[in-house]
Amino acid sequence: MARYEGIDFYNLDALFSEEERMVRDTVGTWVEDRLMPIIGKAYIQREFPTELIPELGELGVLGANLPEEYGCAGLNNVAYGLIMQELERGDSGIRSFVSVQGALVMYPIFAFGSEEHRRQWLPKLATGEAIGCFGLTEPDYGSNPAGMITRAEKTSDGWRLNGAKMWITNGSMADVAVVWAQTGAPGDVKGIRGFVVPTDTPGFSAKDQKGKLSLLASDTSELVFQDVDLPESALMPGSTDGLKQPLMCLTQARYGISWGAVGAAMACFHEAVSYAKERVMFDTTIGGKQIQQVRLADMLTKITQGQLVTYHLGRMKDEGTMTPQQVSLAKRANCDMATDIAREARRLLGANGILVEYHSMRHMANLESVYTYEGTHDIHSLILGQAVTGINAF
Ligand code: TGC
Ligand code: FAD
Repeated sequence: MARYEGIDFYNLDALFSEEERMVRDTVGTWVEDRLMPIIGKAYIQREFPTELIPELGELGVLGANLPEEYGCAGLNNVAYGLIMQELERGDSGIRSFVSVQGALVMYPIFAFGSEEHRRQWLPKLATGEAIGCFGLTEPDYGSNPAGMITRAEKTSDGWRLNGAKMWITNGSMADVAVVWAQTGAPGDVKGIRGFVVPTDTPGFSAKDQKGKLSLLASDTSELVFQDVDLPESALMPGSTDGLKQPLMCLTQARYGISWGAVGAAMACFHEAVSYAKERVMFDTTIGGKQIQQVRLADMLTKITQGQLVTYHLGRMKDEGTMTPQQVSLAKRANCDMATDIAREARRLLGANGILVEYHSMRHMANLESVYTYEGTHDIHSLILGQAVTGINAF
């Protein structure tokens, strides 16, 4: 089955530029040729396929929408979204690696860091020579990072960092961490600042999060800071408005996730259609049964809606009119849609649907993390509720 056959029902292809199509197809081909042959094994072995990192750098997908001046591809946001879509057709863990590196590490260094930070880190992060992670969430402050207790105390010549961050993607592999810490009184949202922390600084440690049942081909870790002494220059000079800067990073990552979730849903739909056309039961293919056709029609409808949302969101981002609330709608709707579709595809596959040789169940398990991170479904409901009513219901 051709890669897009039956999955671009409204012919969005015609709306993409030649460059956008080329980027999508290059990354899609890489996913098929390089990721798909190994992802099942990596997932079962609970390992992120680190050998692919230099190839991701060569493909230009790391920080792909940041400027060429810093070694990045300088693509527009629709092309960036298509990259996320294609990567997550393969696996949410690979897309997560790329999202964190680009939207949560390179973006803040670019937007809030010093010129020295940019020159030191962005070219290496773009090639994959250096890996980054983003520490916002804490054990007791997930949905509400405003309450964070990780502290950065001023010293005579810099800052001393103490505290812990939880659920940190790329945490154990990272060379550099963007860490958000309280510098003022506890709970002072305006006192939150961002620091660029090399992970070999004494007192910094990372520990793999054991026992996950989702996003297995991804490094998720706890970070601990014990009297981590940092120079004054570790502070990102542009992180001046407290929680606003980390929330701006989340907007970038949520944007990519809304495209990625569509990719995971497309992969599951593709698998379900192929299976329905081949699997014979009660003398005909199950694709010839009305119940399965309703299931596939529902999937196609929801995927098409998701594709239209991300396409228009991308054009608005490129025009500079996109709002964080519009990103919340896309992240919330598309993650919900993709988790439903992955589950329905898995069910259509019968017993084979629980095997790692098929992909829907891996996507289904992964998408539970995607639904939860970067603002849970509930948090995005409350963001939208506030946008509609003006009432804060957190
Ligand atoms: P609030 O008072 O609403 O906002 C403070 C200031 O920030 C502005 N703002 C935003 N700006 C840009 N983008 C956004 N998404 C923004 N949201 C808010 C806001 O306008 C305000 O500006 P100003 O000028 O008035 O000062 O802040 P709050 O403390 O009430 O928080 C609101 C809430 C609950 C929505 C926020 O805390 C939130 O989004 N919580 C969810 C936490 C979360 O999503 N964590 C994600 C951690 S990273 C992660 O999960 C990585 S997953 C790995 C992967 O991506 O693969
Ligand atoms: P909680 O905030 O404790 O929420 C528990 C439940 O309560 C949820 O159902 C939630 O929706 C609900 N809830 C919370 N507040 C309200 C409310 N006001 N009203 C109604 N219901 C509410 N974080 C990082 O900083 N960096 C990373 O790289 C990173 N990577 C991650 C990777 C994975 C695999 C996972 C699973 C998480 C990752 N996270 C990361 C953390 C993620 O952002 C948080 O898990 C998420 O923000 C939710 O926080 P929590 O898990 O503490 O849940």
